[in-house]
Formats: sequence, structure tokens, C-alpha cells
Amino acid sequence: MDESSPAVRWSPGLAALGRDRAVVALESSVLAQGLPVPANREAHRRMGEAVVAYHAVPAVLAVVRGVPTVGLEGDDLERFLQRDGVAKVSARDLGWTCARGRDGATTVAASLALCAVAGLDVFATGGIGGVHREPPFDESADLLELSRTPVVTVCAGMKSILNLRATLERLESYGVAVIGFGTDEFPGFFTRHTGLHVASSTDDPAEIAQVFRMHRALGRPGAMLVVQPLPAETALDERLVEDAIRLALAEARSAGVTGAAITPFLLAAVERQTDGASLVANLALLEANAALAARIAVALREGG
Ligand code: PSU
Ligand code: MN
Repeated sequence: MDESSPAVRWSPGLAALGRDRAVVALESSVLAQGLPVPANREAHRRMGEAVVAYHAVPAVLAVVRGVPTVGLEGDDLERFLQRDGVAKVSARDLGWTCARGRDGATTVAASLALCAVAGLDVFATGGIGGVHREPPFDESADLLELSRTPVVTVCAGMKSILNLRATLERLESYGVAVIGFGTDEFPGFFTRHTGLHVASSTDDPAEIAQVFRMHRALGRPGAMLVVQPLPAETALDERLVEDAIRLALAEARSAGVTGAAITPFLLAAVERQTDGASLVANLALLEANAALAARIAVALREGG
């Protein structure tokens, strides 16, 4: 961590704690746009508790009234959970949101950018953005930021609202290292299996920490994406998910949804189509990812 950077503000509690403990960065767009109220509050609580349970410190990243912040808390957090005028902020939007003094919830892309200025090494999220099925030219900025930010990023794969094969190929082209945690398959977010092979896999957080040290020593510019399948008891049926996504895509098409609104729209539609089962899965995987990120962060700190 680098508390000296003038570009970010550390919340007071975190600045004190983070000196002696491993810190896990968490994104805020999943709270302000990705999940409905009040499940977003539960997600925030469960992720935080999971990080603490593994002896690390959680730090939600966000732009708070124009100030890039490490450790969203108190009244500020409340505004984000109630989505009171909080914009979805990707990497490109950071400067604008800051200059305008606005509240902004950071996507994976923007969170990675803040990790870089704050000197944070480990970040947990639900699922990364990627290449969309429709329109196929819609590619999340998450991919490009992953290619140029050396941060361990823990996720449950990418939501099957995306084109998984195209996204995985893009990750490869961009040189993003992908490690399966307890799996040699790229997980499908709501489902554990996709049939897409991952070349590197381990079930040891210390080994991930060691690989990351090599990765950095070699000057690799990009992220190390650690993927773990969601907890088995909350995994959804593949058929059900696929049907829900097809319907969601059709809804998005007829509603004419475009740009940054597509991802939140599809997530909400899938939740309706699955009678909320996708929400249960989403919360469980966010918690599991936060826990794994904490284990990796602690291992990284221990190994120096
Ligand atoms: N995956 C989720 N929930 C989310 C997102 C992804 O399960 O809320 C968010 C993340 O913040 C991710 C963003 O970075 O969606 C990608 O949006 P886009 O496709 O517009 O780049
Ligand atoms: Mn997009």
C-alpha cells in the first residue's frame, strides 16, 4: 500500500489498520449498480466479514464526492448502498467524475486503476466484464485494464451474459495470467463448469502469492486473474441460466439498452428470470472471492 499518493484518500480507520495488515480491495459498482437493494448491503457485509475472518482488512474503492477513496464507509457508504445519485464509473470516467465532484461506483476497470495509485496488490470482485454476445463490438474496459495493472484479481469467472470463449481469447491475447483455484476449468459465474480449459491451477493461496511475486519480478504489466467456481450448493442449472440469459438479451434488445447500462440491465433481468436464485449465487460467490483474496493477500505479505 502507498498512503503517500496524493491522488487517493485513505479512510482514517483503514490508514491505521492497513499499515500492519494485508489489505483486500473491493469494487463498488457491484454494490451500487450490480446488485439490487437491499441485497447490496448484505453483499457488502458478507464480503467485509470474509476478509476479516482471514485476517486481512477490506477496502471498498470508490470516488466519493470527487475524491478517489480507499475504504468507503459511514454516510458515504450509505449513499452508495441507497444508490443516491451514484454513477457507474469505468476507467475512462475517473477524471471526469473527480473533476465534477460526483459520487462514482467503480467497476473492475476503474477499481484496478485505483489499486495502481494506492499500491494495492489484491482485489476481489464477483465477475469481470468481457466481450459481450450482443453487440459483439461491446468489450468491457475491464479487459484492457487487466492487461496493464499488475494486481491479483479474484473472481468467479465472467457472467455467461458474455461471450465466454471470445473473452478468454482476449485475455490470452492481452497476456493476462489466468489461474484456476481448485479447478482447471474457467468457471461460468452462476455455474461451475464451462468446458473451457485453464492451463494453470492450484488450491494453495501461498502458491498464488509465489507466482505473483515471479510475475512482478519479471515486470509483467498485467493482472493475475484468479478464478474460482462459486460454492456448489448455490450453483444454478446450466439450462436455466442459458434460457434466462437468452430472454434477458431479447429484453435488452427490445428496450434498446446500450453502453454502460447493458451489464446492470442484463443482471437484473437474469435475476427476475431465475426467481432470485441468481442473486443467492451472486452473494455467495462474492463472499467466497473476498475470502480467497484475503488468504492470498496474507500469503503475499508473509512471503515479503
Ligand atoms: N459482474 C457482476 N456484477 C457487476 C459487474 C460485473 O457480477 O456488477 C460490474 C463490474 O463492476 C464490472 C462491470 O467491472 O460490471 C462491467 O461493466 P461493463 O460491461 O459495462 O464494462
Ligand atoms: Mn460496454
